[in-house]
Parts: sequence; structure tokens; C-alpha cells
Amino acid sequence: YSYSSTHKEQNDPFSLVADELSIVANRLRSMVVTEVPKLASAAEYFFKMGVEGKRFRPTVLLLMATAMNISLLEPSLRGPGDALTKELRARQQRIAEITEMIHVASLLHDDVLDDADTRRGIGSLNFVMGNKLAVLAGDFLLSRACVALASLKNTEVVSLLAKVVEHLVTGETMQMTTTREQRCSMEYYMQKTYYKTASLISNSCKAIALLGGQTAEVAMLAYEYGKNLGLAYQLMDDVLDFTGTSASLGKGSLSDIRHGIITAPILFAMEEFPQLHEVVDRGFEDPANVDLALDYL
Ligand code: GRG
Repeated sequence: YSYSSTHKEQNDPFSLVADELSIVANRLRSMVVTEVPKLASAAEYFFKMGVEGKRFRPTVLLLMATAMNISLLEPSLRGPGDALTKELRARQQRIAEITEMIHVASLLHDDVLDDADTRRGIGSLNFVMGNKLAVLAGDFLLSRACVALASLKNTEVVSLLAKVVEHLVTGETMQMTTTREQRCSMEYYMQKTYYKTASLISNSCKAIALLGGQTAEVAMLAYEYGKNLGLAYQLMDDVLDFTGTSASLGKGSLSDIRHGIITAPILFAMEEFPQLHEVVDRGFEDPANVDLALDYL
């Protein structure tokens, strides 16, 4: 293990990659430079200091790169890849940046779809600059992410992350379902959650492995790890929507149920309390019905 980490660092994954995370933050800001003033201020909005979000995805990816590259140095674990080089690490950092860029683009569009007014503790871009600019800024970020992705010159990695964009759209579309059977099905929920959240994390973990020259088997393990982590992350996000506060979430709580989206906490409660089915069927336009559903949680 090449890091001379203290006990504190070993227990705090963020500190292991803290320096690299600030490099990623700076690069993200430079990736959105444009001479179109409106687009520049819109695109910079969520990459400015102090409004960076949790940076969960870049953190996971940089840690994944650390783990993968160490295995390249360890003869008994070594795949067909080359020795660890600075260039490899820089290419893996690009994946962290591209992933965050795609993520932020999806947040911008998501807030338009949900008519959300807050994000990351500040006004959502659509709230501050309007829906039109928020949609265009999302498109712009996506385009810059594509250019950065192509510059890696690895067609397998390009197609993995390009497919993720379709998955994000698919997950979001699945969430718009109005059929009772789909809205109340745990299987449907898990499929939607894979597309909406886990696909980006799992495929970018796989991309880190592929860039590191790992075997197809190791790349698949990285994918599985990212998939389970992504599913768990969304499950927690869904729980926090019920238990968090505006201050802790950086946005209003109870947003899913108010939008009529039936997430895991409600689905689990429905299994335990059949009476809840009736409440769900009535819909959540009436705030009194939201309160009634909360009683079962
Ligand atoms: C334009 C790429 C693109 C997609 C369009 C709108 C849409 C389709 C997809 C939305 C997908 C979405 C918002 C999924 C939710 C994922 C999620 C858990 C978001 C919250 O992530 P955090 O908590 O946020 O990591 P921060 O702000 O910390 O980065």
C-alpha cells in the first residue's frame, strides 16, 4: 500500500483523495469556459466554490482508481495492464470529471422537470435563470462531457458512458409512469433506480478499470460494485427525502411523495400496512393525504 496514511485518513476516504478532488473541481470550472456570457454564468453556477455538492461520484471513482492501480503494482494481482503511471491516473481523473459533468447536467434537467426551486442549498438554475437557460446549460455540459470523453480515445469507454446518458433518460421516463402496477412494484422501482442513479456510477467504475488495463473480469467486478453502491445511494437518498431537513438536504424534503413518486420507504410500508394502498391510490395532491401516508412510515 503506497499511501503513508494516518489512522484518521484510513477512516475518511475523502481525505485520501482530497488533493485530487480539488484538481477535479478546478478542471470542472475550466471545462465550462465559453465566450457566450449567459451560458458561462449558467454553466459555472454549480461548479463555483462552496456549491459543489457532495462530490460522491468523483470520490468513489478516484478511490476505485487508487485500488485498481495498486493491484497493477502488486505482482500477484496484476492484470495485463502496464505499471502505474501519472498519465493513467490523469486519464482516470478525466472519468471523475466527465461523470460529475454528466451528473450535474442531469440535475439541471431534473430540476426543470420537477419545477424545483432549490438545489445544493441555493436556488436551482431554473429558478434563478429560467427553464430555457437551465435546459440549454444542461445540454452544454453534456456536450463538453462528450468532447472530454472522446479525447480519451477509448471506444469502449466512450460507448459505456454514452449509453449511461440514455439510461438516465430512461430512468427519468420510467419515473413518469402512471400505471398503478408499475408505481407500486418494487421490481419496477429497482429497475428505474438502476437507470436513474446506479448506471452512471457502475459504468464509470468499469471505465476506471478498463482505462487501467484491468481484465474483463475485474472490470465486471468494478461494475457490480458501482451498481450496488449506486442502488444503495439512491435508497438512502429516498429515505433522506422523508427524514432530512431543507438545511441537511440542500433542497426541500418530501419532494418525491409530493410529486406522486412512490419510493422505497413507501413501498416497504405498503408491504407491512395494506391500508396504505388506499392512501396511495388517492394520490398526493392533497397535503392531508401526504400526512396520512407519513403516519405509516
Ligand atoms: C441530460 C444527462 C441528462 C439526463 C436527462 C433528468 C434526467 C434525464 C435524469 C435525472 C436523473 C437524476 C436526477 C437522478 C437522481 C440521482 C441522484 C441520487 C441525485 C442526487 O445526487 P447527489 O446527492 O447530489 O450526489 P449532489 O448535489 O451532492 O451532487
